[in-house]
Amino acid sequence: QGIETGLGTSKYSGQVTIGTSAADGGGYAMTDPTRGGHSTYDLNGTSSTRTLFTNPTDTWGDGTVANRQTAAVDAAYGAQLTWDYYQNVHGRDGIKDDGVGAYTRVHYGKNYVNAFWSDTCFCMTYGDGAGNVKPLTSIDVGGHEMTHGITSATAGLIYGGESGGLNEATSDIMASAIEFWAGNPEDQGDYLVGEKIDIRGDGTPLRYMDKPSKDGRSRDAWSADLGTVDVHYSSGPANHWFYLASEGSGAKAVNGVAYDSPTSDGLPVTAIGREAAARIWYRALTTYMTSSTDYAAARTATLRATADLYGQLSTTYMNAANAWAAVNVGP
Ligand code: ASN
Ligand code: ZN
Repeated sequence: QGIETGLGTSKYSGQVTIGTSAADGGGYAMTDPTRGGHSTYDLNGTSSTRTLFTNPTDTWGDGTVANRQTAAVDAAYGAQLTWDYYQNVHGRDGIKDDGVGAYTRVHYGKNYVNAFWSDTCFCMTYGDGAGNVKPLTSIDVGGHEMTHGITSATAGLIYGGESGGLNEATSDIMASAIEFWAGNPEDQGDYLVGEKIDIRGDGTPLRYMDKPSKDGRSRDAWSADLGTVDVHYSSGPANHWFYLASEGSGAKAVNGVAYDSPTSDGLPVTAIGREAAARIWYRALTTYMTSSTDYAAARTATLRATADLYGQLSTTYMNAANAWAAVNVGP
């Protein structure tokens, strides 16, 4: 099977190139030998009967949901960006750092409004949405789901209580970092999760990292009952830490999106930049966090990572610590 580069027309990210391969008997397959053999499959409305996407030419999708390949283009592109981001920025070769690709399944079930990672199949799965809710195949959702695989292969954060919130936040944080790193003009980086999907039907995103409580459910800061909150909302304080560390407190706009990030201690936070914040989080996840890490331990883990990367006497260290204080996680 020869290495090829296909041209895809996605729904969310315009025209993109995707890694494909030439099949022996002619035609092309959505299998990417340059990224661990990652393949994209069509579930065709089922929950398990999969068919590899193949095509007579190496041109895929047309940007509409009527074309079954379009969701595959978006999902394959998101998986490809996530692979490339971890390899280029963090030196990680795939989910287990062993060069082996996962795989992706699209068109799961009927009217399915979710996407998920499974350790069992070592794969990502995407629903088509329902009504006005669009397919869940955007870059940030893909980065979020694939990062669940990396969390599972590294810290192994248990999916409940405070560690579950940190597991969810890890997926949101890296998804945002991937979206910014990709720099796709049709889907620019932001501190929102799922803004392309319209999952609520009112144009608002699923989550906001600058002020997580804007979604009506997520917490902005740590409190003693945080471990009783659903993991998609107890992620709030860590998402908020990432925003504050990346951009600093107060009002600003990034790529045309307005943010305003108050701090729980009322003290300002000075930015360390999103590249530094993402490097710190990744090192903490892969070096210091364990399955039972809670918010206090996440603070310690990230500050150790900051000391390793930037020095304990650096302004980066001081500002990263101030961002934790701003979400009510102290020493
Ligand atoms: N899309 C959801 C998530 O990744 C699925 C779940 O609830 N685990 O968080
Ligand atoms: Zn998740």
